[in-house]
Amino acid sequence: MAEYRTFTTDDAMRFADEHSGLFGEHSKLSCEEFGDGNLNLVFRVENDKGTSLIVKQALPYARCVGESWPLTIDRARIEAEVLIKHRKLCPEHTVEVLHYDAEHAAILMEDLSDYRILRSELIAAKQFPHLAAQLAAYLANTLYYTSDFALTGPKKKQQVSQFLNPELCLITEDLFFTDPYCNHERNNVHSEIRTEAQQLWHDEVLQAEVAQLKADFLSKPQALLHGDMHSGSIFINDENCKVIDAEFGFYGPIGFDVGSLVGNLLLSYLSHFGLTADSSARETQQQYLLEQITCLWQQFSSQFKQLMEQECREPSLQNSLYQQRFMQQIWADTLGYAGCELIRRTVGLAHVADLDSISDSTLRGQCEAKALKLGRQLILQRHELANMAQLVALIQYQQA
Ligand code: SR1
Ligand code: MG
Repeated sequence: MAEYRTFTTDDAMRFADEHSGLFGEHSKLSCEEFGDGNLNLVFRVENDKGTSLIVKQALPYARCVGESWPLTIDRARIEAEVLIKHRKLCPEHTVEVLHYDAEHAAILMEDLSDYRILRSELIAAKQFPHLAAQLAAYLANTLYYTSDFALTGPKKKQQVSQFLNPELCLITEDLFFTDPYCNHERNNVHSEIRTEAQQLWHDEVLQAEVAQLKADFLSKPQALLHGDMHSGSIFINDENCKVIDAEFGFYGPIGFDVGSLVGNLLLSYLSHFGLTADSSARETQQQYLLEQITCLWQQFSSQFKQLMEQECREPSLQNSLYQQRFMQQIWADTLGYAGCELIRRTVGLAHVADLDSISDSTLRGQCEAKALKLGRQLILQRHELANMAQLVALIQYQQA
């Protein structure tokens, strides 16, 4: 059995050639490593006819920090298995895995070469009318069909154990819920918002609510989550979007996936105060983002409700009052986790380009302060905000 080694471009070409029927014996291959994510190597392998595939290999450490942060390569198995499962449930919007090799922690997958990364597109103020509807379908299908509403007790428990993912969950537990609320050495706080960050470290009321959200993250295995639903995990073009990068997948609270995505759309919304100087262009883009957030929740919740009403086979979970309460809880969790995402992407280790690419540091600081303020409000008011209209009003209030 071949032992793990870090792939060179030659290794990646051989791997792609061996495990795909696409390239053929005599094809001339070329390869580049172009990964710029936090954890892995990513190679594009192309033949002389222009056909390309992606080879993604997990390194035994976190790429963004280096060998001082060891990390299990079993995350490649989690990623491949989550993507395969999610693709069965939502083939249109999940990237296709062609082969997974456990020894080398490597995945061969389709190259979405005619797609672009959503985050970069939103930074460039691009608009995709289908974005929310397609991601709502992805979330409703993947989350419903891996939940207790769809699976028998034994099947669900087997899946919970298949996707335990303790090391990557620990990263989220630390970076999402712990570091931003204390003076942690991993934090990355720009000098313009030092005061606002310090307030987080002494805000016991906020910390109590974040503790609740973290406790739920640790102990509410509602569905098989993607686990890292930010706008860098989504590829998009004018017709379609596809979700990639599921290595943080595990059984957790449904609102974590929905909230992470809402949080990233809000980060984009707030960043345009600093990115787009022309006020009319800025308002147009921000209006678009609000419409997408509204549509995302409306379509996700209506599809999830319909699935509960029409497909649930478990007699006690068919109770309509229970189902209503369940959706209410997902709504509150969504707001809470969106708020945590706003805060951790502003002061934590892993920032987002939306805010970091604002060139004027005073303007960037103002946008970051808005992200911290809105994040705090979402966490604290998640049980009081009754509907989307109230959420939109709160977001629009950030302009004042
Ligand atoms: C060390 S990993 C930092 C972040 O990158 C991933 O995409 C996750 O969002 C994680 O929190
Ligand atoms: Mg990722």
